[in-house]
Amino acid sequence: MRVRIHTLALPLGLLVAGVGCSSAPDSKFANQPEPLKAKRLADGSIDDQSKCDWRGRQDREVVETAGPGAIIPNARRVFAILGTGPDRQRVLVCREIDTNLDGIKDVVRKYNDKGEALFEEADSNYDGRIDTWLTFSKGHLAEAKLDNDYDGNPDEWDYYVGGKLVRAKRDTNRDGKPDRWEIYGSGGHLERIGVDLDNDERVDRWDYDTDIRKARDEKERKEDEAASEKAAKENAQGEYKTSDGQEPGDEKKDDKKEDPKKKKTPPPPEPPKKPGDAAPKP
Ligand SMILES: [Ca+2]
Ligand SMILES: [Ca+2]
Ligand SMILES: [Ca+2]
Ligand SMILES: [Ca+2]
Repeated sequence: MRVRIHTLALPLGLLVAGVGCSSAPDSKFANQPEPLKAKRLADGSIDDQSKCDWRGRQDREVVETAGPGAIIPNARRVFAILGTGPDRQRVLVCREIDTNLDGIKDVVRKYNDKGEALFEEADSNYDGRIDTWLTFSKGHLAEAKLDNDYDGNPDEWDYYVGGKLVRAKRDTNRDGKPDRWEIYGSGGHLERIGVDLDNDERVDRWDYDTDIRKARDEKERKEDEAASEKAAKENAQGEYKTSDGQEPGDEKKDDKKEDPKKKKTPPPPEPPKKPGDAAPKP
């Protein structure tokens, strides 16, 4: 069951205790960025680095909830109040979550007035810098921009159609420009890779997935085989078929169709001449 808090009077002591409990990082977290520390705002409240626009706005309603494992609320939903009187309605316009429970919001998603997702930004390694940018179209993920090496610049651009990854661009040499293009098949597998060799942002070489190519060649070979088999079968049947597709022995049917009046009877064969008839006897 979700805890719903309409006021923002958070138990600050609890929050600060929760945030400040991390001491020296474990060796397995040695490569992780320094944990962030939530700061206090001038009014004494914790600055969770909110990216939703709600502070000081009368036309916004804020709902704070605590997700699984969270002692204090870590999710904030901001609703716009639209209309007045009986037409008054509440529409979700922004949602932000502190996913690692360090007191700082690290994922924020914004919505349009219809409640459809528009954008999402995330700090996936919790270093305080955004590294994931998602764009939605009609509420569905359309584009993802990722900073995989956390240097502040995106180095992967993914494009989706109907919820499926269809192509991607990558900057593999960290110059800020894409140099590798990926094309995905309908099954979600990588089909083709374009490589830019001279850094002019144009594909110099296309590499094909050999397995996919093999599978495709095999499929084509089988289709060719099936087609020629079918043709051979048809040819074989054709040897015994009449032009209108009738099987041999269907003459009765054939006779019925024919007009008997028009049926020509062949002239009776001439009786064989006797050898004696050939020439008059001498
Ligand atoms: Ca966080
Ligand atoms: Ca980050
Ligand atoms: Ca980067
Ligand atoms: Ca590059």
